[in-house]
Amino acid sequence: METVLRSARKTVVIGPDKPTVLIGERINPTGKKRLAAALAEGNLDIVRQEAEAQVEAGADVLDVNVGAAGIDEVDLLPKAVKLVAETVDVPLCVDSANPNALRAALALYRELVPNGKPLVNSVNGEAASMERVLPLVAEFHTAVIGLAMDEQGIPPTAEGRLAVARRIVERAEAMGIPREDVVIDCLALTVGADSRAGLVTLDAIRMVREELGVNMTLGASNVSFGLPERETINWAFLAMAIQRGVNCPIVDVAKVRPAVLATDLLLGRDEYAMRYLKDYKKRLKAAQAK
Ligand code: THG
Repeated sequence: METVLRSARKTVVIGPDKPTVLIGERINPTGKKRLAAALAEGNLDIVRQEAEAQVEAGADVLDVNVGAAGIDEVDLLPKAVKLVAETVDVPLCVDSANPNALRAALALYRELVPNGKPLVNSVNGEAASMERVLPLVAEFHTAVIGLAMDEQGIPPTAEGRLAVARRIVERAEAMGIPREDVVIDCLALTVGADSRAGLVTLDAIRMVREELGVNMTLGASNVSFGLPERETINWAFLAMAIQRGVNCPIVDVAKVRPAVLATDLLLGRDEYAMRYLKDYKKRLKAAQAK
């Protein structure tokens, strides 16, 4: 099953036998005081810088999130989406919990890039979320991330997360959204709070791949929250999640790309190690130029 995303001139295909697609997470004010303050003043300079830097680092898709206290997302999300679309030529992942902001951003993006196909981040299993977000996905012919959580929160078991994912896929299909346009997120919680949290997510990923066959994303860095040397934990977790079926994680691309390329190589998705070697040479050159 393949999920196709498009920008003005690029097509990105997410699929089980393809190289892992990296969604760059850094256009997001969460935990970034400087970006949050600039956005609250309507200053989007950092958004442009992060867009350029992430694509240079190898991002295939960019997540765009401007949600923070004191920010009118209905006003600002379309502006950020426009700026990113004018700065770099990669498909976008439009990230907001506010359906009105999603609608405004999708409408503007369609004017700007009529042949584009973004990814909407996100819908979840709550009835209210599905009722408000899935019609947008159908109307604008986008793809959508479905979070494995609902009115009861994030299910504590893998079976519970599979059940929510199943519900989202079924509801989407009933609304004319093809299954390949639903990308499931089994959600990572920190192993700092519960040492079995990683296992539950990994089990859910395997079950969603086997039963639903859909493509999957994951905000993998949540797994290491509150622990030292987060990168080490994130690399190990990403490799296992990719092996089980995650094929478009949301990540800090500059930090994880070498580990993801190594994972793809080990899983037989990089013939003659071409991508791994090319990336290595590029990093070597960049280091020498410093
Ligand atoms: N699933 C889906 N979408 C998501 C998430 C997910 N979107 C948001 C988030 N999770 C992924 N994006 C981020 C963005 C920032 C950080 C983590 C995940 C982050 N920021 C640092 C902090 O909080 O300390 C600051 C980073 C810095 O300045 O370098 O960690 O799970 N579908």
